[in-house]
Amino acid sequence: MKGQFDDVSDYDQVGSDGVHRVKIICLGDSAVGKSKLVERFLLDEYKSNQLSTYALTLFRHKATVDGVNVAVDFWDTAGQERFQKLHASYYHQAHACVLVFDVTRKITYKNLQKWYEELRLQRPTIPCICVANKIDADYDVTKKSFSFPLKHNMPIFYVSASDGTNVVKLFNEAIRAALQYKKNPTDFVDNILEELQAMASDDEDE
Ligand SMILES: Nc1nc2c(ncn2[C@@H]2O[C@H](COP(=O)(O)OP(=O)(O)OP(=O)(O)O)[C@@H](O)[C@H]2O)c(=O)[nH]1
Ligand SMILES: [Mg+2]
Repeated sequence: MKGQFDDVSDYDQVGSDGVHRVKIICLGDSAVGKSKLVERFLLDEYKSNQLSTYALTLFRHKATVDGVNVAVDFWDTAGQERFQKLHASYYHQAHACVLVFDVTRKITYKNLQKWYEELRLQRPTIPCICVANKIDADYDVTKKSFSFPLKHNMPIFYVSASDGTNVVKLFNEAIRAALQYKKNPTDFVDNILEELQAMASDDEDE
């Protein structure tokens, strides 16, 4: 990825300013509301009937978690890309994933399995949060328990990008989980990167 994304390649480092940078990716079928959710969280804005995402969109956000400054990048791409695999760089160094389905369209729930399998091929252990969006269409859906998140031991949030229900809660939890993962990565590759970094900083100290 070139051009405007040139500066996104150092997620595994802590900036010289002490700010932790985390990357959170959004996955799910087209039109489940991935972009609207991020927009609602960041801009507190929701316009209906906008175009679907045609390329990668990067949303930046500054947060503070337990006194730690965090710079968050939300990566958002078009859900229709499930038919062509997403480029590996979309997953590269991601610290958490928000996996969205639309409670009004059952197929989007069924497809969670495919998204999840692809995610796990690329990022075997990052935290993943399941999101049931569009609950404004039928609030009774919040009484339902879904087997997919239970089976994979992931939290589920019942949200609405349209009226804002639980959107802040969802993303705050995603940021917290991403930061926790970054501090204690359990992926093999991440561990090696951490060790290399520790060795490099030891060298600098000498
Ligand atoms: N009723 C309702 N509609 C929603 C909600 N969230 C999104 N929508 C509508 O669903 C449509 C798709 O939303 P997007 O955010 O563009 O979906 P997306 O997942 O980003 O889609 P792609 O970019 O194509 O992958 C839009 O027309 C939104 O207005 C919601 O919480 N409730
Ligand atoms: Mg979109």
